[in-house]
Amino acid sequence: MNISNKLCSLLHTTESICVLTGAGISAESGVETFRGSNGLWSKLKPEELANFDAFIRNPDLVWEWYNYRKKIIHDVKPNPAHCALAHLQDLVKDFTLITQNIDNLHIRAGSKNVLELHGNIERSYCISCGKSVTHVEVTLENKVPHCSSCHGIIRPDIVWFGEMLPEGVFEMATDAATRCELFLSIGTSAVVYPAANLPLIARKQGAYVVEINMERTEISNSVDETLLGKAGEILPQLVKMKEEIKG
Ligand code: BJW
Ligand code: ZN
Repeated sequence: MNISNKLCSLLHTTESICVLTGAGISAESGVETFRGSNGLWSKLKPEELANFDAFIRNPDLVWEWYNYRKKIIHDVKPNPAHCALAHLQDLVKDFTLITQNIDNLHIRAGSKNVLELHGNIERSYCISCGKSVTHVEVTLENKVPHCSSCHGIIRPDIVWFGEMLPEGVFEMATDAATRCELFLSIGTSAVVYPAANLPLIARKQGAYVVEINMERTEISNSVDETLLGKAGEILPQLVKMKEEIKG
């Protein structure tokens, strides 16, 4: 792995790291990414599945899609990149992990206080009374679950296009990006806002911004350093360096 002297020396000294992850970090676990030639959106149209109007038009179809993905996610495991980040939280005083992923793999790897910008596939809530539901019963006759309190339609707790992010979460993410010394943007195409602003906010506030991705992205020209390669190979090496420094 080829890293700059600047990143090497920052790894030595820094006690403040903020990380943003995207679908690419889970690719090596077997979860499909969204964009790219093999991504979910190359086969399915986001406008038919990932917005509230599409859900109201056809909740059966949307639930079928989420149940399919839930099954895949249940069957996969966190990979060395998730595990490396879970370890990194113990090596610095101020560590924040922000994820756009809904797959719960960071939490399963042992990361704490994860800021989930786009929700979590494990949770759902009633669109009428807002009651949150952790386990939805799916039957063959009735694919769309209903609320046990008011019989309203239950939806996945996922942020669709055109929807606001969960209250307070983006503010906490912005705070962490603003105060960190090192910001890592990992496995995200950085095209979805407002998440894509976080590396730019961090850099504007003086952080050193490093991107880890298989390819260059929308923000590559705006970051300090791009490490091209698999997150599952690069991250364990970076975290090992930090661990050795700590002794
Ligand atoms: C590897 C790897 C390996 C592979 N190692 N790397 C016009 C301009 C600007 C903004 C907008 C606009 N029109 C609309 C908007 C706003 C919109 C938006 O940003 N749209 C853009 C697409 C244009 N944003 C929103 O609507 C957000 N809300 C909002 O703005 O609220 C304010 C508001 C509300 C109302 C009115 C007005 C304003 C909400 C966004 C919600 C996003 N939700 C989704 C889908 C959820 C559905 C589901 O999961 O079922 O979240 S979209 C999808 O993209 C998902 C992801 O979290 C998100 C980001 O994708 P990510 O993680 O970057 O994945 P990929 O696939 O794109 O990239 C993977 C990367 O990994 C690639 O780069 C690979 O190379 C790399 N990789 N293997 C390392 N092993
Ligand atoms: Zn209800």
